[in-house]
Amino acid sequence: MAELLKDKNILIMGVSNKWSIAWGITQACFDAGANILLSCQDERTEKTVRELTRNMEGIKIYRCDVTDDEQVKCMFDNIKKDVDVLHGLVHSIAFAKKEELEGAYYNTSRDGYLLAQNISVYSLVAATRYAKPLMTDGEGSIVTLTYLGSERAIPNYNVMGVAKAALEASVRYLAADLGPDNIRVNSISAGPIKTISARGVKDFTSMLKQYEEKIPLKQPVTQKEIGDTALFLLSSLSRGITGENIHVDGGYHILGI
Ligand code: NAD
Ligand code: IMJ
Repeated sequence: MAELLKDKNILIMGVSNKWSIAWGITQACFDAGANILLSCQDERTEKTVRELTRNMEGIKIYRCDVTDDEQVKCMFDNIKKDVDVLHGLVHSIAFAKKEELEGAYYNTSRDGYLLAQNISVYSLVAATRYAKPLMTDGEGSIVTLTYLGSERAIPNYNVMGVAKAALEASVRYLAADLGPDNIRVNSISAGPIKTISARGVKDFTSMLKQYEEKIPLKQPVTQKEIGDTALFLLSSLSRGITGENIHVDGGYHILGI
C-alpha cells in the first residue's frame, strides 16, 4: 500500500489527539505516501497535534474553528499558497451540546439543534466549496464520518442522529454537484470507538459491551480500520464510487436486533 497516495495532498480536518478517528486516517494516508495537511480546532489541540506529528516529516498544520467562516476561508487561502492543489479532503468533525445527547429527542433546544447542524454538517458543505477550486488535478475525493444513529433511533444519539442523516444527504447532493469534475464524495459509517467524543457519552461503555457481543466480526472496529477504508476512498482504487456510505462496523448494521 506504500504508493497508493504518493504525491497526493490530503487535508484531514478533525484530529485532536491520538484516539481521534482522524488520527487513524492520518497514519494510513501517511504510510501510503501522502503529503498530509491537518486542521485543528483551536490552540490547545494544535499543540497536542504538533507533539503527535513531531517525527512525521513534511506535515503541515492549520488552525480552523469551522463555526467561523473567516477561519475556514483563511485556512484554504493558506493551503492554496502552500500546496496549490488538493487531491483529498477528510471531514471528521462533529459536535452537539452534551445535554442534548441524553433523554428525549423532543427536548432538543432550537439552539442545540442548530449548533449540531452547523458544526457537524454545514462545515462539510463549506469545506467542500473551498476545496473544489483547489482540486484541479482532474480528480478529487472527499470523505466524511457518520454513524448508524442516522438510520436508526439509537438511545441518546438524538440530535446527532438527525445531523448525521443531514450529513449523509449532503454527501449525495455534493456527489451529484461534483461528479462532473471527477470529485467524489463518500461517507464511512463507523462502529462505536472509544474516542474523546465517545467517552463522555451516557451509557457508552455498556453500549459498547452489547455491540461487542453481537457484531458478526466479533471484534470492535479500530481507528486503523477506519483509516484503511478512508485510504481506499481517497485512492483511485475507489474511482467508480461516489455518493456512497460504507459501513465499517464489523457487520453490526445488518443485524435485525
Ligand atoms: P474526536 O473528538 O477525536 O473528533 C471530533 C473532532 O471534531 C475533534 O477533533 C474536534 O476538535 C472537532 N471539532 C468539534 N467542533 C469543532 C469546531 N467548531 N471546529 C473545528 N473542529 C471541531 O472524536 P471522533 O470519535 O474521532 O469523531 C470524529 C468523527 O467520527 C465525528 O464526525 C464522529 O461523529 C464520527 N464517528 C465517531 C464514532 C465513535 O464511536 N467515536 C462512530 C462513528 C462516527
Ligand atoms: C454519542 C452520543 C450518544 C450515543 C452515542 C454517541 N453512541 C456513539 C456515539 C452510541 C457511538 C459517538 N458518536 C458516533 C458521535 O458521533 C459522537 C458525537 C459527539 C460526542 C460528544 C460528547 C461530548 C460533547 N459533545 C459531543 N458532540 C458530539 O460535549
